[in-house]
Amino acid sequence: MAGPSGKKEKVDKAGPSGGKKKKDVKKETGLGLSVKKDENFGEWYSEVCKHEMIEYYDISGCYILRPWSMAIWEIMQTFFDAEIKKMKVKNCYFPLFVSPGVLEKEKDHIEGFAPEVAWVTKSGKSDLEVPIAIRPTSETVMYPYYSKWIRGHRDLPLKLNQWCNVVRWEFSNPTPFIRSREFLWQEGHTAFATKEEADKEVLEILELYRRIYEEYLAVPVVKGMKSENEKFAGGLYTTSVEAFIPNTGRGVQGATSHCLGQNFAKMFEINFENEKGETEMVWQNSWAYSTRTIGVMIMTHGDDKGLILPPKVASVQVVVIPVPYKDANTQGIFDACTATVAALSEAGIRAEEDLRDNYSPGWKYSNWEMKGVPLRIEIGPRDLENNQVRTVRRDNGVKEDIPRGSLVEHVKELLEKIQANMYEVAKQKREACVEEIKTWDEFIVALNKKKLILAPWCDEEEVERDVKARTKGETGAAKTLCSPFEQPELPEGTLCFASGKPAKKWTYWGRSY
Ligand code: 87F
Repeated sequence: MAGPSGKKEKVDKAGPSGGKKKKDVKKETGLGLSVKKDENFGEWYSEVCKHEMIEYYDISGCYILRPWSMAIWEIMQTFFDAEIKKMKVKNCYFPLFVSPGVLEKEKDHIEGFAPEVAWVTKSGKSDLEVPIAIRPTSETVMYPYYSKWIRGHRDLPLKLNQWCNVVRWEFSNPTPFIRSREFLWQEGHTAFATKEEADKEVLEILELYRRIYEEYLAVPVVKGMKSENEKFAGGLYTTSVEAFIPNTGRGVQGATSHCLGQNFAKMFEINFENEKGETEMVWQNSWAYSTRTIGVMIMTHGDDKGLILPPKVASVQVVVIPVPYKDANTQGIFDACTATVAALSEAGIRAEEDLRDNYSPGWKYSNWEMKGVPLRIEIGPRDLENNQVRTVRRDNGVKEDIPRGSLVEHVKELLEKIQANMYEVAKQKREACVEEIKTWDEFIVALNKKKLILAPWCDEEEVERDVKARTKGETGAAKTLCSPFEQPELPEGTLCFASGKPAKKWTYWGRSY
């Protein structure tokens, strides 16, 4: 196959996922992914995930997170955990199991979710006296204890978070990271004396979610308010960050930050005595982001060569590959690779060398490209001679020869440029999909063109239900994604695209994950 430099490389017939001795290395054409992102997105996504992010499991909808993806989760976790600690949120851990009685208590809002709750009914061969539910979320697990722990205004605010797994037995088609039956998330649950404090926190958390997507995953998102139909039914209002996948024309809810109001306080009797000695109900929030973030990142950035990881979340930011020729000073090249990794690591850059002698350089290039490492450094005889290294960017393929003297500064700068460029490219692609419409006919045309639709809306639940009904099809119905906090001007007299009534706001619509 033609290597990145255009030269013919010797490669392993089995491709990067195989693994053969050098002597077996043969010319090969079908290295890498078997489908293109634009041709079969679903298959493309699944293949990309399988390149070390995910392993499929023998229970449908469950996936193994391999170190390559788990490291991304951990990097985001480190950021978010430190940020919420600055906000005085404390971590805790509640049990995985929920007693049926407590789950029942929340009947009203759980009703719609009930089919997704998984139950343990046996221990060994005998039936349990009382079946036990597995948490799909932890309101019912935690709030009885909030009721116990909160007595007076001095116990407030109570701000807890837990990093855990949850189980939702979904029946619609599972997708790695995006929709799985078990997933990892953090769930924050906070209680305040006043609504003002709760309102403020909702937005502070939402801003952290925006930063995870935009600063870490280089994925542009829209911050906004969920409609009455799409909000968390148990709460007062739901805010979210929404991403968009141009290839499928689908929106994807990136994370949610809810103000629960006093609904749960009423149900679980979470009261406090205020300064005047009167009993009041607390105001609550809950907020979560999950491993879905990783799926959105993969879908946004990946290309026909595989994954592209943003430097800020890549567990390996730079891979250093020796390119020895027949009569070259192989040991000298290897030593230069090791020294390069040492210098980069010393400077806090996550760098690794690939000195395996049973793979050709070309095979290694493709393999690390498939895994999405943001920057590759090649060191060959000429580089050694000139005291330089060659850098190759994963995001745009640009190559540069840089003097070893300024290696660290150069690489740091390159990683920043890659991060920024990935975000810009993703943002441009998303912007190209946004379509402002005014009428139902325009709406349908835009929907069929897989657009992210911005439409003037009357904000009535009935109308959203009607739009869903009128757009129902094999690929799912259109619904609201969110009403962006940043609203374009809505001229007086603008009418709702669906009902013809006066429009109240601009709202994003589309099919979604
Ligand atoms: C599935 C089964 C049972 C979502 C479910 O978003 C219950 C539920 O309550 C359920 N799927 N939800 C809503 C979760 C709301 C809320 N929980 C805390 C969050 C953030 C974290």
